[in-house]
Amino acid sequence: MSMFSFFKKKPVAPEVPEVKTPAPAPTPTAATPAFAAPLPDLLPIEEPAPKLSWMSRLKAGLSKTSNNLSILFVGAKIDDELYEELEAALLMSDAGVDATQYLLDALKQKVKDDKLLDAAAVKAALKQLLIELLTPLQRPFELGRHQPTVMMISGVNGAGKTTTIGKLAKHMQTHGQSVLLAAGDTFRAAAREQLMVWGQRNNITVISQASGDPAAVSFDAVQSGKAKGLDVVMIDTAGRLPTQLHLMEELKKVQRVIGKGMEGAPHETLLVIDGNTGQNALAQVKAFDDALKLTGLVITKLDGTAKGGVLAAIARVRPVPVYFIGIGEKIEDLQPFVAAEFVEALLG
Ligand SMILES: Nc1nc2c(ncn2[C@@H]2O[C@H](COP(=O)(O)OP(=O)(O)O)[C@@H](O)[C@H]2O)c(=O)[nH]1
Ligand SMILES: [Mg+2]
Repeated sequence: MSMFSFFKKKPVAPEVPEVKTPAPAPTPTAATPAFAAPLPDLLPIEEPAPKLSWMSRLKAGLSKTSNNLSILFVGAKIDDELYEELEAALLMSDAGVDATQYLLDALKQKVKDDKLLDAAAVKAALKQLLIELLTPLQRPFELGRHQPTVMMISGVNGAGKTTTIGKLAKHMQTHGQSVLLAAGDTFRAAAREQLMVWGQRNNITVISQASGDPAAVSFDAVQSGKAKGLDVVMIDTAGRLPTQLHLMEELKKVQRVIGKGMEGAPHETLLVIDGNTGQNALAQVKAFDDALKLTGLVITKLDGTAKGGVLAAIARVRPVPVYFIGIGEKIEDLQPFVAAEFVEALLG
């Protein structure tokens, strides 16, 4: 699947060898980043060619769950023991009680209805059920409906918000989109500087404010994006724990103020979640969705010890679309979520 779908094709779609026009210099802003201090790179500047395909790396990332599931079906008889082992494997994959029960019941019904007799057929039936469960989460990320498309990016600290913003900005640039970033994570000076330095290196303007009012920074960014006729404005936000009411109130205020900067904005309110946080990811989706009415999710870090089942839990309990999934720190490591691909990686 392509990275974005465009409501309106840009008239100047670069076809063959792209002639690089010099990008506009970053706008000087109040806070000058401290270049002396070594800051973590958002993304490596040189992008080595990917050695393995996206599918094989996704598969490797989810190997814990795929191994647990696949081994069940090897030469197995279709009996209570198989279902019990499957239940345990699904629970261990972070699918949660609700999705696990739903999948087991549906599978048993299918085995009965279709008179399935061998383990391979049961596995294929489970695969089909999982695809059906996850497909409603699949949604192309649309650009070009608004000028600019304003995106607010939320999530707890360390989930991967800033990294995801960097990757998305690069992907958008290669699709001919002009992008402006707002460093709304003003609680942490390092977070603000991280984005500023990254923006300078990548010729992407970053709006920042040393004074640190996230709502004001966001408002400025929206105004600037409108005035300059840019395509996308992405607003980074702070991410302390969602259980602290204060953060949610702050984020709600930021969201409201963005709406004052442009009617109907933010057009997308995304939540970034770390794919390794298990059932807590579901709690985060609920808490942020209750506060902000999310339009989409980005699930990162499906390349480590992530088990993947949390997507099934989300699909059952709070089906917010999953726009992108991440399997590493490089630009090509963020891709659109495709249910059939994901299930193939889990149960292929
Ligand atoms: N392995 C892996 N690491 C990631 C991924 N996405 C982000 N990270 C890392 O997670 C850490 C926190 O990311 P950051 O964007 O700063 O999170 P933020 O606090 O939500 O802004 C950084 O070290 C990132 O490089 C991913 O998909 N896979
Ligand atoms: Mg950050």
